[in-house]
Amino acid sequence: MNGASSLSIASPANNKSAYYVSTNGSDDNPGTSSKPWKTINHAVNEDIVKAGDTILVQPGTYTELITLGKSGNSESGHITLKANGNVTLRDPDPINGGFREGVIQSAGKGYWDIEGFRIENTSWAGISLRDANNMIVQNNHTYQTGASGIIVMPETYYGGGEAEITSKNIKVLNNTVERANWRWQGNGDENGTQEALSIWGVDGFEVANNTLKEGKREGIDAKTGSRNGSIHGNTVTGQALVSGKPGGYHGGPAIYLDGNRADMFNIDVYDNVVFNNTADGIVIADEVRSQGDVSDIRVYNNVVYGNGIQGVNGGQGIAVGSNVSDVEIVNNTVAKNVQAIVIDGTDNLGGYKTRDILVRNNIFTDSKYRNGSIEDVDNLTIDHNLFSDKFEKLYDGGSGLGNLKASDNTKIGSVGFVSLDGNNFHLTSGSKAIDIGSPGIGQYAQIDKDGKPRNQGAGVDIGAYEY
Ligand SMILES: [Ca+2]
Ligand SMILES: [Ca+2]
Ligand SMILES: [Ca+2]
Repeated sequence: MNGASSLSIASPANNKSAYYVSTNGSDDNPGTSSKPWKTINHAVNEDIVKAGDTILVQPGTYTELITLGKSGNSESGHITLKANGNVTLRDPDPINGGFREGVIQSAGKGYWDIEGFRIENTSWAGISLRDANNMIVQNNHTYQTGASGIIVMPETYYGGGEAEITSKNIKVLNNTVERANWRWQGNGDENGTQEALSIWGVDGFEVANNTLKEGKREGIDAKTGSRNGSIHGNTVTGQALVSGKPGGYHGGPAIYLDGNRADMFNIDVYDNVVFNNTADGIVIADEVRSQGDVSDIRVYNNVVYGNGIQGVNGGQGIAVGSNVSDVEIVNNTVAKNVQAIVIDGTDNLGGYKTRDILVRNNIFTDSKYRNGSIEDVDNLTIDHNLFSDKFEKLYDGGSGLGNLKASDNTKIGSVGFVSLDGNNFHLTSGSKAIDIGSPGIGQYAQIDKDGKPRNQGAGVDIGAYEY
């Protein structure tokens, strides 16, 4: 190199190196493409690998636990750990392995990009990142994991409060999480606890465009102080498979915001399709009311259908519990669930009654049991919703309502979907949902689920899709 290029040589972009792992390599090799390493765990702990570098894992099956032994940094960038073709990772001991174990795992590390792996048959998690920062987990497929497919969680502290917020800036994108919690049999079984995709104690997260299918417990769960994040564009189906089976387990939302032991706030849940889950669709609640509150939540442009089994569980399309405040539920399409909308602050011991809730421009229709139940809520505004006339009221129940503002809700015989039976919830030209919505929606909801501006024609339509 001549002197003229010395400045660019010093820049991070020119210092990035690629290293290789192959099933026919050796950990005594230098990690080049012609002389690759043999184990991924060796690669992620090798001194020569620096921030900004990429580790390419050649096709094949690798049976090992991979513990990230270093971090990238903000100056030189992430360390990328990438499947360079079809790579399957397996747990060397798929029966034994403690709480927190993941086939890819880390504690106190940051700036990794984990891409493209199939991870299967694990005793606990597929990917377990503890006390993590600035991680990207993308395009992976976890299959038949004992517990979570992907989990971000504390390494040691579970006492609640701000100390539980031990991770930050996490992106989980375009992954498939299939058959999570596969070793879990029901209440009292310690195998496979946690949820299919868990965001626990994370400040700053994006969980987007993932597909979750066939899981035994909850689907996507942001909990215990997770904040300043979004859950969007995900497809969640077939969760809570053990609901109603022996063992007494009836819960398990497909998308769950659970404040639990620390304050949870500023979260957007949008553009998700949540369907045919055995229990509930989208639930915002707080399982531990003596520590931390849930507030400042927006739920919009979601399509939620076919959830719950009548006579077995509540099958709530969208639900809000006690110790939760400041929730906006706007322009969702909720159809063919056991119940469409449940807002219930009855169980507020140790916390506060549900309050400051807006329910606007939603379709609640063709519920199997009832449109829902609303009780013990202060300052609920529920307007410009469309509901089917199978029921007399938009909701049943209704005690303990303080400062209820209900107006301009419309009862109809049929919404006029493209295909109710075929689950195409776009509107047809004659739909009653067209142009009768409220324009009083946040900037966040100005485009519909398809990305179309919401004010087509004479006004805003009701539901997730603008005609
Ligand atoms: Ca194991
Ligand atoms: Ca709490
Ligand atoms: Ca319109």
